[in-house]
Amino acid sequence: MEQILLKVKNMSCNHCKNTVEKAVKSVGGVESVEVSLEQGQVVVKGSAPRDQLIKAIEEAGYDVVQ
Ligand SMILES: [Cu+2]
Repeated sequence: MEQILLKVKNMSCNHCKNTVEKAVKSVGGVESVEVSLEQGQVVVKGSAPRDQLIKAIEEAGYDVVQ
């Protein structure tokens, strides 16, 4: 299974975490998502295309660094 790591800015609390998780899960092909607030990091497993994940997170109001 493919694993995609994204660095996301501005995630500061559990609300942010839930919002980002929800956005990621709305993308087709996502099997699981793990958000680390401490590291500002989102790890997605599945077959979802990276650009669609970035788009979903940005539309939820967060900046993806890489
Ligand atoms: Cu928050």
